[in-house]
Amino acid sequence: MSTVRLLITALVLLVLPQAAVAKTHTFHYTAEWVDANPDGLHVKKMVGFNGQWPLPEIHIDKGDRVELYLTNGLENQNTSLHFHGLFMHGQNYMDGPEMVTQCPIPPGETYLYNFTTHEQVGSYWYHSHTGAQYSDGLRGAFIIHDPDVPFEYDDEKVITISETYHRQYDDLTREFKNRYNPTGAEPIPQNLLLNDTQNATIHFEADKTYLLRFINVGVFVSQYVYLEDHEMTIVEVDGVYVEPKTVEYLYIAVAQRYSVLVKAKKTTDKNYALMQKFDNTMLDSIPQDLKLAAMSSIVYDAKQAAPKPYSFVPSGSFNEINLRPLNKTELLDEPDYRITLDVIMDNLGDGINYAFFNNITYVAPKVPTLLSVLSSGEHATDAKIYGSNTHSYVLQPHDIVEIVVNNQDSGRHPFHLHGHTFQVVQKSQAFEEDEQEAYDPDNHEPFQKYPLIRDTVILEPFGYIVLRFRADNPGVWFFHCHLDWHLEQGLAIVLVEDPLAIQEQTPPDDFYRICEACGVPTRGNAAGHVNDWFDLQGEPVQPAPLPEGFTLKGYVAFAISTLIGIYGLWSIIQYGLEDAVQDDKAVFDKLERILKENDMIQVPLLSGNDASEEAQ
Ligand SMILES: *[C@@H]1O[C@H](CO)[C@@H](O)[C@H](O)[C@H]1NC(C)=O
Ligand SMILES: *[C@@H]1O[C@H](CO)[C@@H](O)[C@H](O)[C@H]1NC(C)=O
Ligand SMILES: *[C@@H]1O[C@H](CO)[C@@H](O)[C@H](O)[C@H]1NC(C)=O
Ligand SMILES: *[C@@H]1O[C@H](CO)[C@@H](O)[C@H](O)[C@H]1NC(C)=O
Ligand SMILES: *[C@@H]1O[C@H](CO)[C@@H](O)[C@H](O)[C@H]1NC(C)=O
Ligand SMILES: *[C@@H]1O[C@H](CO)[C@@H](O)[C@H](O)[C@H]1NC(C)=O
Ligand SMILES: [Cu+2]
Repeated sequence: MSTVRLLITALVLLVLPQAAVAKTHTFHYTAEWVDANPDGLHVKKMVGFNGQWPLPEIHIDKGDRVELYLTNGLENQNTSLHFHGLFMHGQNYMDGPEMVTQCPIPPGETYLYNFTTHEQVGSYWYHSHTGAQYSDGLRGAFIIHDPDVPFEYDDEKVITISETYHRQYDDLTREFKNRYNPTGAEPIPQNLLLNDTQNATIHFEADKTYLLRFINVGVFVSQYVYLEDHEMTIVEVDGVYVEPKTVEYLYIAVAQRYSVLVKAKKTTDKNYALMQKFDNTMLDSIPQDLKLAAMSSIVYDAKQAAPKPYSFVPSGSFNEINLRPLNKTELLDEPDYRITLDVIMDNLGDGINYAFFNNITYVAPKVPTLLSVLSSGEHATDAKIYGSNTHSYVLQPHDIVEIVVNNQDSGRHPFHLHGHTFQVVQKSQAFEEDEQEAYDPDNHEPFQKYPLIRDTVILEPFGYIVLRFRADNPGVWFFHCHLDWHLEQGLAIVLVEDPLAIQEQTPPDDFYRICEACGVPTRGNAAGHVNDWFDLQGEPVQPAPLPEGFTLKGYVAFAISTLIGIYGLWSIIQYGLEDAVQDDKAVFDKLERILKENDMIQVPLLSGNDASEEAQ
């Protein structure tokens, strides 16, 4: 560098306003069960922090450090915390998903989440990554403020939306992943929440411009959001600024975020409805008493009349694919490495309905994959050591990676990649089963020059998505359906990105301590072996397939006839088998309802023999 340039650099440094000094935010949270009544209809045990639910919004500034001490005070469950959308660059061990990048935090233990957010800004959230535990409330907003935000507003509000279940997640999971639920019908929620409550009030002042940060912190259902007589202009999607786009409504899948600018009215003589509505096409059945929409209020003046709910028929005007990153990041080059995944749902030999990528359903290893990376030296570059059922892929540094997902299932799946945002290079519409086509890299819709970048994208029924990113963040990153019931069914793969570089990251002692506390080995391959890294004997694997010729329909009939048996028994005994049989009756009722509603079976419910014949 010439002296002149050095001088200029020094001058510029002096003249520029000093960058704000990065702060450290310290939180001490104990996760513990608290009684809460989110929808005003049912008191339920929710996971609170320090005795309080809802959980706090976390606000930090760009570049700040977070030190969050999480103590597991749940007594009966493990826990963990994932900061959704954060890259955790150089600190993969802070990412959170249990058995992927860390051991579960067992009851009584404390784990310190200590990380910086580097260059990231925008709307994120945190949630438990233990089972579907966050459906019991272990989630909250995480906002990173940008000193140079590229649009203007007067005030901002974080607005979470979600569904709520009246029952605990472990209870629901037992019933969901059950041979008496052979179609894999997801648990139906009881209600919708906005800002963790019903009938929320959001105050507006005349003439101000608001930034509303919508975050779907639910586990299952996508929601429409619309705002009476106010325009919404999208400016940020999953932490990525986009070219402003005015829309009539939002469609937000679980885990997605949209920030919108809303210009308030000039007068305060009226209040307005903020509506949210389930995408009820995602529900296997719609119980009669389930409300599909709920109203919150935008209140300018509490003395004026309350708004009235209104209904709205979504037109085709909202499509995430029409959004462009504000900084015009160009389409990445053709991929160096392509992973093609086919999604199916099917039953295995235990009768349970699982979700598969290329016929593999994710089963957690004995050693969390990151700990296998850290302990395996040069073997870390061979995907085999991570086991056959973690479905791991090793990525080479700086490769452009393309993930193609073809949906051979009728469900809508919001896919999320940890540690990265990705370009949504293609996103097909929904198809009917018989017209479904897999993505063809040699014959596709035109690519966009500046494709949308985000971290969670919806795969439509029988459709496909094509995602690209550069492997520039060494780490073990989970790629999974964020519909948590589907994650429980195994809809996940693991990307082991640049394993030798991961080995340069040094987790704190805490990281190893919680493993010991919950009896998980800190070294070894997926089967826990350290002597022969390629000996996978004893690794956790998926159940064997259903016997040959055992069709799903046959299995459903078989399950029903078995249930008839149990139900009959139940009616006779009345007392005695208690809980187990009570549960089965609930399952039976639900199954019967679903089958009737879907015309799947013309209620052959009382001829158990015929049914089992069909199953042969
Ligand atoms: C919300 O409003 C509805 C309709 O007015 C009412 O039925 C319900 O009880 C309210 N819920 C709560 C929690 O106040
Ligand atoms: C916590 O995780 C450990 C290790 O996977 C497991 O053995 C234990 O059963 C879990 N505890 C609970 C309460 O689920
Ligand atoms: C958090 O991490 C930083 C950087 O490694 C370290 O300096 C700091 O001491 C850590 N905080 C605690 C409380 O351990
Ligand atoms: C959401 O509720 C919390 C209290 O739980 C409140 O502090 C916050 O202002 C509410 N947010 C909005 C947008 O009304
Ligand atoms: C543009 O935005 C994308 C998405 O946030 C980010 O990955 C990229 O680094 C940005 N590029 C520049 C040059 O700032
Ligand atoms: C999945 O299994 C089916 C049936 O055995 C087979 O036809 C198909 O090729 C497999 N798919 C993949 C991607 O391996
Ligand atoms: Cu899914």
